[in-house]
Amino acid sequence: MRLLVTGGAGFIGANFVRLTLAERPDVDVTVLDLLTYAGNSASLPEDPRVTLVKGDVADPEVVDSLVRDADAVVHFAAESHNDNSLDEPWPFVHTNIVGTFHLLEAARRHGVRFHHISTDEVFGDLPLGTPERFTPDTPYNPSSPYSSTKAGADLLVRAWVRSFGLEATLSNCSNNYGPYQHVEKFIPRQITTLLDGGRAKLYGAGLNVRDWIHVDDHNRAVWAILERGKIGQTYLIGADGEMDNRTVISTLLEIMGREADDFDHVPDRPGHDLRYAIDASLLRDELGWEPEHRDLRAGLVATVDWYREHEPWWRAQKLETELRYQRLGR
Ligand code: NAD
Ligand code: TDX
Repeated sequence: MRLLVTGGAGFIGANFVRLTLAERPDVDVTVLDLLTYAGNSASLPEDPRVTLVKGDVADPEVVDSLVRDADAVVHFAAESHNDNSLDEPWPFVHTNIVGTFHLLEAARRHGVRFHHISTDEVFGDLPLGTPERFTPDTPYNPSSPYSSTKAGADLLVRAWVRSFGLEATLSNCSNNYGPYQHVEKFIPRQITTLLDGGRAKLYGAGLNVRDWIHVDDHNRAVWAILERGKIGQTYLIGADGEMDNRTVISTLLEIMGREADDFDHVPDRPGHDLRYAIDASLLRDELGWEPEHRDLRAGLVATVDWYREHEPWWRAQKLETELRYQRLGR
């Protein structure tokens, strides 16, 4: 089987390729990735079963030839960072919406199975301190340019299923953590700043809640959907990992042997979503998926170790990322 993985040099995509090589000996992978600031070929293993093609998902010609040669497409490629989308929204429209359109058209032309990777942020946010969670029936209500372009892409996929009979599935996952995550994101930003002797950076009061899941649990769910998911169905992926940002920072400070007050409050993100929480019962009941990483603290310990041991992987990103945050005042 030949799988086309878009965005396979990014955080979740690279972990997906690694998991696939380790657990699916019958699968060869072609990665289509533009290698933007967020893509890194060093996140991919050197392996004869992996071919990396540098190209844009919004380039119809490259997309057509790669989709034609694939048995299935898993579409991870995206502009993925909310803070960047507030600063400069156009790349989000280009990659997330126009790129998804060209992939869908190619999959339709060549009759190729398609899985679309999306986020829980398409549903907007939930109030703090309630038991309410997102389900596949929650109405779309995105807040940021990032989440609105992901919502737009999801709706294109749904329309291509209904109007053209495209064999597609969708998944909306909560916040991922694990190795190879860009240092612009919350957890690796704090870990690498603390490793450099700096202070952690908390947006606003830090009461915002995210529903953390280990990247391998996300990717195992993607495989379950690819193999056994119902065409046209949206699956929500989450591992009951709710924690507020302030507690995440306290936990990291404790793990890394730092003082409990070694963090700064920095100005809040405009439009900052309060809380995300996923009800993954469809995935569990229909496809029998269960998360393997259930202890968030243990997952954070392993993630701290990974960044401690892989400084050459993240060092080059760190300076430019912090310069960007300095300009944004965060
Ligand atoms: P990432 O930013 O780490 O990786 C994105 C990858 O896409 C990079 O390798 C980048 O080079 C590539 N890319 C960007 N624009 C491209 C283009 N025009 N053509 C080809 N490649 C391009 O992102 P991630 O965190 O790995 O997220 C992957 C997917 O998962 C995204 O679709 C995102 O919306 C979704 N998602 C992420 C999370 C999370 O917590 N990180 C949670 C739920 C869903
Ligand atoms: O330095 C920081 N301090 C801080 O308090 C950063 C970078 C973030 N935060 C807060 C903002 C959020 O409440 O931490 C939380 C997590 O922030 P991000 O890592 O930027 O993630 P989020 O905005 O929640 O979006 C992520 O999850 C859903 C991914 O980036 C998206 O791609 C995914 O769709």
